[in-house]
Amino acid sequence: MKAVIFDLDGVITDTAEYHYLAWKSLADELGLPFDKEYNEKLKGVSRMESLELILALGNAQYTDEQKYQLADQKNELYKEMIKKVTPADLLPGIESLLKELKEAGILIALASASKNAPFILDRLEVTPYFDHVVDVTQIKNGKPDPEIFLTGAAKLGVLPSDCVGVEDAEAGIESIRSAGMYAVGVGTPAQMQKADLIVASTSELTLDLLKSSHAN
Ligand code: B16
Ligand code: MG
Repeated sequence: MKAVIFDLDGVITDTAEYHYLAWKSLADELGLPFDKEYNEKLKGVSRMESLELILALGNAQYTDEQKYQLADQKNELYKEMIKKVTPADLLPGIESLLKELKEAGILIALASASKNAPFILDRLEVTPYFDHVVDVTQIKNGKPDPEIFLTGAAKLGVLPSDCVGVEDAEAGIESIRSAGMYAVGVGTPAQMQKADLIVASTSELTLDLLKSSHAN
């Protein structure tokens, strides 16, 4: 194992609640029956694809321009919310894992679908741990396509087979697997069926666990 490539939302921190609240506010305004259960479909999915999923709850038709305006409206609200993120919002065990990886000379990258990822890493005060943050604006195909994880490995200068990818979404696990990397899933066995290794919580993620699992 030469590198670990992390997803952000649901792995490093839990911004899903803020995404939910921001989308909920938009859905309420549009009179759409959006709830927490439906929100699960949006995890790991890009902003515009998330909007399409929400608009599918109603029958109204929107022009592309209107859709961009609605997505912007959600994002402005979301950006207000994430200003409140602090290092206390790191998920359990993540900071110690990042430290362990750094000390062991293992490279670290971020492969998040979020355009707000660099700002969130700064708010969490973990940016210095990352050798590379994939610029999602340059990625043509979202997860489950392997492009974002393959780009992370290429930017780090390592082979995909020497990488471990960590994800909390099914599409993310597929992306890691089809990139030819070892896939670690955070979640339940039902959600993470295709992962090579499943942990229930980020607190279980240690250097030893990743090294020994990847070697097998
Ligand atoms: P933004 P991840 C994803 O982050 C979120 O899970 C998903 O809900 C969100 O729509 C997407 O980022 C895009 O985020 O609107 O900030 O660009 O799980 O890939 O780290
Ligand atoms: Mg995620």
